Amino acid sequence: MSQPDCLFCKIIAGEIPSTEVLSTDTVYAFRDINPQASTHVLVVPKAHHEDARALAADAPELLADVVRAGAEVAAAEGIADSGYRLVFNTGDDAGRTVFHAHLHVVGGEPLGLFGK
Ligand code: DGP
Repeated sequence: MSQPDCLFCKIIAGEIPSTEVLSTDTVYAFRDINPQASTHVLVVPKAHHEDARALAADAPELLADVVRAGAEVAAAEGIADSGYRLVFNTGDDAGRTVFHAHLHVVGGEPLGLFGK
C-alpha cells in the first residue's frame, strides 16, 4: 500500500536514503533531514495514510503502533526521562509539508512553547 509519488513511501522502500532509528513490521523511524532539536526523529506507518486524521479513522491500531514506536525511539535516544514532544502536523495551518502521516519525536534539550 505505497503511493508512487510519496517521498516517505520512497524512504520506506529504500529508494531514497535515510538514517534508520527503528524498524518494525508496521512502522519505520528515521532522522529528520532538518532537525529542530538535538533529537528529531520521524516515525511513519509503512502503509501509506495521508495524515494523522486519516490514520486515526482508517487504521487506529496502526496509529497506536506509531505512538508506541515514538516512545521506544525516545527511550532509545535516552530522552525518555528528560522529556520530549510528539507532534503530528495535520493540515495547512500546521505547516504540514509531506502527505504521508508522520510523528515528530523531538527532544534532547529544553523545548520552547510552540504555537504561532
Ligand atoms: P511536516 O512539516 O510535519 O510535514 O514535516 C515534514 C518533515 O520531513 C520535515 O521536518 C522535514 C522532513 N523531511 C522532508 N524531506 C525529507 C527527506 O528527504 N529526508 C528526511 N530524513 N526528512 C525529510
